[in-house]
Amino acid sequence: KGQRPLAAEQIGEGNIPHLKNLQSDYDHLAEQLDRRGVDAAAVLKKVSGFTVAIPSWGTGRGGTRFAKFPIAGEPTNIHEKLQDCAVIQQLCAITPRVSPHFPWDKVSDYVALREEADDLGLGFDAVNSNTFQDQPGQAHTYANGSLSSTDAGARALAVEHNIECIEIGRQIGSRDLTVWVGDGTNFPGQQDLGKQLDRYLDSAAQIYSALPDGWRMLLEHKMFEPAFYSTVISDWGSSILAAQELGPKAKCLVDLGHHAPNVNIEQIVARLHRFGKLGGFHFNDSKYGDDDLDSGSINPHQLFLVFNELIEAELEPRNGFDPAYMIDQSHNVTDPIESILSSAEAIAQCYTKALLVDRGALHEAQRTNDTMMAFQVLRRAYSVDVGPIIAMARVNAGGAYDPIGAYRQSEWRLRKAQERRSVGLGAGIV
Ligand code: AOS
Ligand code: ZN
Ligand code: ZN
Ligand code: ZN
Repeated sequence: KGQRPLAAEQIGEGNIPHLKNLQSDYDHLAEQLDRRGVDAAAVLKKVSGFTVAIPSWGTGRGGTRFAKFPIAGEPTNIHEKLQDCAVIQQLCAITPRVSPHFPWDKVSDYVALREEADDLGLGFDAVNSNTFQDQPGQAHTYANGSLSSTDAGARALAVEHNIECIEIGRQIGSRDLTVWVGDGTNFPGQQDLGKQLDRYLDSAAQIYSALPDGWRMLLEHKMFEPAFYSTVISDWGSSILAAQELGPKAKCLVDLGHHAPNVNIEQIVARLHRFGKLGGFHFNDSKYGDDDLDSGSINPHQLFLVFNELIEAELEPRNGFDPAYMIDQSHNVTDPIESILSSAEAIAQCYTKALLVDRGALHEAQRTNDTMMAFQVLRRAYSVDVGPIIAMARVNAGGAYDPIGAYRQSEWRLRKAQERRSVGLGAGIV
């Protein structure tokens, strides 16, 4: 059922020349793992069930506040974004859900949008609200904040918009609302730091009370930008305090780029889980700040250590373990489809490596304070090339052996460049 953008037969045919080598690489790896007491088939099964959501905004070229350099054929609306997401899913088979952003992805009929996605083999993930920019004709400005604004009218508007996002989410089959606000200050003294948080909590509670059963509100913290002196929900501490005050449906979302340099993110993950507040992730990588670089392109080892904590958390679910995994990147210099394919693979690799950790040996080394052995257990897992397992899972699911190669061969972007409206030059140029 449904019309897929790429011809499935073409993907299958493209795989044929690689199947023999893939099987032999997989068998060889399985034999090596077997010697270590790891069952490759069990790992393959877990990897086959792993998924990560695509942000609708990540399918277009991102930019900086200086410029954006669009490419010909990039999507211009949610319908075209869904098409590109379907291409990604066809090729890599681990990205079956899309996370939409409103009002960027606004349409008149959400029931129809859900069907459209379903026909493409896609579902929807968390809905994202946007109160960090004003929309044309907006009655109250967010220039002085949204949920925490001193203007009651702006706060009411921001609350109302979030509740509308929940309503849209209900229609498209989401069950999470992700709330990131840029609210904060740019000068010392600009606002009362305590009262600003009071206003945020009061507004957030109004949104929280509109959550349907089975829904979660994911609070995304970020240290700075656009507020460069203070941000209302600046760190995991502020985030967990807010989530605890709001109630059990409120959880914390960790965007890997939203921390001070060198902060131990894997420890934050373990802490949030310890208190039942780990809600989800925005995967990306960072060199200096909220750079939104491709996942695993700078520090894949950190990503591995994060997944190592997630496997530990899964083994000890405490009061539930069900984090939402999503990519949040800005693709400024690459074709967004290629970046997402490459990033989804990097994320799956770190997950797979974390599955290979000999938990028994790790826990025993921890118990006996054998520091070097504990570290070696992690290192042994991290240094395995898990490519054959991931490729096997992908090919078994109908994806491409070589996703980026198959994408280039499909000439998808070239064809879309002829059909799609040109997005024109970036705002910074004119
Ligand atoms: C902003 O820095 C955050 O990462 C948010 O997740 C944001 O909503 C998203 O990047 C879309 O702009
Ligand atoms: Zn984010
Ligand atoms: Zn961000
Ligand atoms: Zn970011």
